[in-house]
Amino acid sequence: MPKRILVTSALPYANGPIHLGHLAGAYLPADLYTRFQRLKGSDIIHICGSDEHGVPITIAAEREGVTPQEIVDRYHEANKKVFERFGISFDYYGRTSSETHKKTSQDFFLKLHEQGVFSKKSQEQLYDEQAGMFLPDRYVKGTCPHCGHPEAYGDQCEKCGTSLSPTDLIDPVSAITGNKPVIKTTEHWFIPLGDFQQRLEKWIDSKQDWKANVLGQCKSWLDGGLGDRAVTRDLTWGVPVPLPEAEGKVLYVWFDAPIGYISATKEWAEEKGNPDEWKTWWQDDDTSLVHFIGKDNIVFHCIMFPAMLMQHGDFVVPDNVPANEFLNLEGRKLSTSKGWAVWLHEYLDLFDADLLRYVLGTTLPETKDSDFSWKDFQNRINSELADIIGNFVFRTLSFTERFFDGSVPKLSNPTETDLAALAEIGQQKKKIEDAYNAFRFREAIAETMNLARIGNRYFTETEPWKSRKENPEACGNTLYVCIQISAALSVLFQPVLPGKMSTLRSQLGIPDTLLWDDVSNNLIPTGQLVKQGEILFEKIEDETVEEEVQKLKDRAGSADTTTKQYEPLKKQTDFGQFAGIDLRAGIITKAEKMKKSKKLIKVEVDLGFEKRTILSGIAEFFRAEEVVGRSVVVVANLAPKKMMGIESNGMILMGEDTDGNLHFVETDAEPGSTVV
Ligand code: B3M
Ligand code: ZN
Repeated sequence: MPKRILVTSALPYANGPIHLGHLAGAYLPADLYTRFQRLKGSDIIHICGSDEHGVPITIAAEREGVTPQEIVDRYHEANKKVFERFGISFDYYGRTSSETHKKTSQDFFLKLHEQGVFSKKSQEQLYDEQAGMFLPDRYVKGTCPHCGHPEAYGDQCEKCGTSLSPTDLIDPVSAITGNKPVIKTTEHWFIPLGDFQQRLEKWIDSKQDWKANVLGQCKSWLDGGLGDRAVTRDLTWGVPVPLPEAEGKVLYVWFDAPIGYISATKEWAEEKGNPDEWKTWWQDDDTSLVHFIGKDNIVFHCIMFPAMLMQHGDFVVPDNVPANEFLNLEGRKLSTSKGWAVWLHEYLDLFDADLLRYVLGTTLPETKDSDFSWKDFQNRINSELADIIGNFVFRTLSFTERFFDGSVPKLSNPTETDLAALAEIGQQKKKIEDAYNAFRFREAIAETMNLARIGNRYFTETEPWKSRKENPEACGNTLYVCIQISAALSVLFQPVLPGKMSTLRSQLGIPDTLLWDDVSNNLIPTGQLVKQGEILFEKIEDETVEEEVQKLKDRAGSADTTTKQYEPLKKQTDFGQFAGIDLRAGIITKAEKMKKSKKLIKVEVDLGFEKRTILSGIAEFFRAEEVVGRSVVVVANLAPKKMMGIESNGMILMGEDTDGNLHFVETDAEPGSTVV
């Protein structure tokens, strides 16, 4: 057993509100684990905060036409508050724009710099001359070389999923000005991850208890061979690189963000009035550092940050990284831009936090992607929370109140059945504990509910409503046992249902300070008074969840039309620039689908004075046969581009409607005519 456990959960970007996907990936599992460990009496803290740097922030700012500072101020506060309402019990929720963080991450960089770790290299990067800035990958748009999708980003095509680098794009434009970027040389600092390959391999090999999905990703990164990774960026938003020759450069957000865990711990210690205490948590080998994250963050937490920590030398490295897979919503991939998401603040305006903690907890994407649906939400609340544990404690308490004046009966001459039911407390407790320790939270929750199920079944089997008259001693025994099980549940279910179990404990007259190991089969003494109190879990009606599904569909529907209907106008251009584009009428004379591409058709276009071969990304909308003979407009003086081994000489103009379908732009003019 480590002396202390330092839990972190991924710092969410402060660029939008928290949704169910966030919770299922990192925050709920981290909170379940932390609450369990606190009950076990472990020395544990849970550190998190807002990630306020990086392109995701500046993109959000641009989209809304406000400053990055406004974005992070707004979402930092909102997210901090909503986590609190959901019962995520962080010990500290910091932000990476703080002074402490700036200093901590700059010092970290400088130490590595002084150790001579970084290599400084020139790099060719796309530059927007009008905006006067180097373009981050996300700020470059163009046609995907793989599928022909005209709106691919410099780091990824969202249509076919291929990851790209900006120079792969066909006809790249700057997302800021719409101009064609130029290639310009810039200098950056790189961490040579290749130098850490062996140490990382050895380290990962020693982590046989890590989750298979995490080990799998680590192995595949390592097998692919690690290369140099730039740790600086040409941006104005971020932590400035602390070197005189690095004017205008900031630390790469994935360099500074994980250091945020350290800065936040420092601030926590400071706030506690014990400023040096952070060192115990980060520098004493007896700390078990556990990162809760989603699967898209694995490489940063298992390769890059550990390499940084190993090199720095003053800090512990992660002990475990129990990353989760993704949560889908109603069978579809969650997408905030498409409106296909359930926002936590909206949920909390309608329902109790504990209900979602339970349902999400039973559905966590621990080993593979999982799905949240409102129907399942309703089922689990009605048939598990209400029908099993809710019903069990309600009948136990109301029976005791009515027939024993609320006083816990004594156990006398118990039967085998009574003793077996009592013994289940210890057995279930052990199973639940083992599951929590192994980061198997779904199992922990299922086994906790099983204890309630056992209690409920026992109550039914022993028929206290009959024994009450025929054999009052047996009736008393039933209630004694059921009260002990209820008391055990009020502690064992506390990590999942903190609010409801606190209510239950007050009904049982036991303090909130009970710990895990106080749980036994005689937690409440004979004679203690209990009271029935409020019903813990009300059932959810069909209409209620149907409304939620409808809300989701409406929002996704309207997001589709609002985002697609009106593309923002490009920047004004002058006639000279327009006149430089040579548009010609043509007729498609041949067409053939490209075998290896989903989107491309190879066409031959007769321009009157010559025939051209053009690759056109229209295969999803037209069959090759049906486009032969179509009149088209061709950008005839476009520089040739090679795609899939074929040179494409020009571009066919297409109109794109609000549903994303393509239509030909036609003219009656004979082939070769200019289009002006
Ligand atoms: N902000 C990415 C994310 O929210 C990033 C995590 C940082 S953890 C140090 O998925
Ligand atoms: Zn693509």
